[in-house]
Amino acid sequence: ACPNPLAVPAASKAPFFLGSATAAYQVEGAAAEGGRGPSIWDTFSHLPGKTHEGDTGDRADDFYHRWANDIALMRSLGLRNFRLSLSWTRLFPNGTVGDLNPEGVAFYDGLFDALRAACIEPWVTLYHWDLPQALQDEYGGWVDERIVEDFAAYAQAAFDLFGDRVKYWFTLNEPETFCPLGYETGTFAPGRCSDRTRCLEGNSSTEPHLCAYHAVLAHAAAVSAFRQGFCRSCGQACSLEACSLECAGESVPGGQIGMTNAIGWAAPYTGSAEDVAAAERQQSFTGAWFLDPLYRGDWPAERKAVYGDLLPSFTPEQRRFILDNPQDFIALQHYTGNYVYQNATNPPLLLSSTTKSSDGYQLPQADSPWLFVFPKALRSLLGWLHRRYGAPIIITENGVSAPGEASKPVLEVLCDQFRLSYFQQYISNATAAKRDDGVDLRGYFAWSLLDNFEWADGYSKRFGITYVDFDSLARYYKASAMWLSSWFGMGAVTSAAGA
Ligand code: PNW
Repeated sequence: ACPNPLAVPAASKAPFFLGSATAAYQVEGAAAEGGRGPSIWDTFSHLPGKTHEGDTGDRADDFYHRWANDIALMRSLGLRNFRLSLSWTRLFPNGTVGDLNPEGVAFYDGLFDALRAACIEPWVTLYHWDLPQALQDEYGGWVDERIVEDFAAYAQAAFDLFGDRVKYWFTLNEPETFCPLGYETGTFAPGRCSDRTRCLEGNSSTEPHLCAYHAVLAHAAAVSAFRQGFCRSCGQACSLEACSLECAGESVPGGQIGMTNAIGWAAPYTGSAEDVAAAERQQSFTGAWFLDPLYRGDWPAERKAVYGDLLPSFTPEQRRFILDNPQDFIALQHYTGNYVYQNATNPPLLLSSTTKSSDGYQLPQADSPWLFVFPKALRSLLGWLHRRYGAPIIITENGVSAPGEASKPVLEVLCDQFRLSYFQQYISNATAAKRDDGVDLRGYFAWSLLDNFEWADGYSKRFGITYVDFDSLARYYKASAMWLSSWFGMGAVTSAAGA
């Protein structure tokens, strides 16, 4: 029998979940197999010039056929928690729940059964950016209110299909990434922006905001469906502590659910009051974008000040619905930070950022242009989230692309000192936040288990703790995986010791 982390007596400290993560379109491949329907990322990646060298997720890591091997890999690393996403169009090829694909169900059934048999807890993201193309074609996807109902129906179906084996769920992965990149800059699927010469035409001034608005409502609708389906037997509102613990052993297991949010850290460029205020404004503008609606029922003031009437406002009924369906934890995806100061031209919200501190320290750059190594930022961010929302936090992604990995010989890539050192520094800041700052940190997932399809960057950026040879599809441990593996196993020790 597997040790059940939920069976920890209420009096002892909560377990700490350690694991690693992937997402369906980035690893599964088998895009046209098993009855899977097309998603917006299939369409987008096949358009000329949208991804690095025209890379697509057609084959990716071929996880669809190699998952048994990958479970063995996870076992060998002592991994106890694995975050993955469902491919919506593998289950429902045209996006609507009337049309269930039995082969898709069989695939995830086999996977979840095998994970449970291996004592690896699945943490499942419902939506990691692969919207059914049919819903994009029919009404424009996230810009239309119909997505709220379609997403909730899909979520409900997934809870019904897999809720007996999956306790931990995520609704949407990083709307703060997929809305602006998909509907404003056009660099991610569905590739909409206002500049016809660069993108599929869209109205960039309203579409990203409509996307964000519907993302909040869709999340709340999915949480509502989740509460009705789960925890039936305990007859009480779910919370991270109460429901799961009390429902353990009942026929309907308690579950937990939340949205994942990508949140960086804005550090003041100097200690001046002006820069400190500028950094705080920037932090709320980006970091509270979705968490303020979820925990407080409205967009952060800093966004309203910038966008005014462009921001759709929540009706009183919507606000109540959102607040009546709270999530169980903040699922934080954190990679980077920067320094912020007030722009010289000085309208109060116009800020500038830099990666060099006022005393000249340059943050080391990863392989991805947006990613700078700023480990202390994680500790600051965790404290900020804790003070602002007071909610439990799980770090559901943290990781790095190491410079030059795309072109180095494999043996050098395996010796990934840059990534290993990144993890060591970030993890030590996370544990300091938990131990010394009173942050209610419940878990940590390294991104990613495998090198994979890094969206518009295709296979040119490697975030894996495991190297994937994209010709042979063989997997090899990187040094960072070996180091993390000694820590992954400690999840058990930590909870047993109540530390
Ligand atoms: C996340 N940024 O995306 C995604 O959830 C993963 O699928 C992805 O592979 C991973 O991070 C690495 O990129 C992000 O620009 C994309 O700050 C961009 C940013 C952050 C996260």
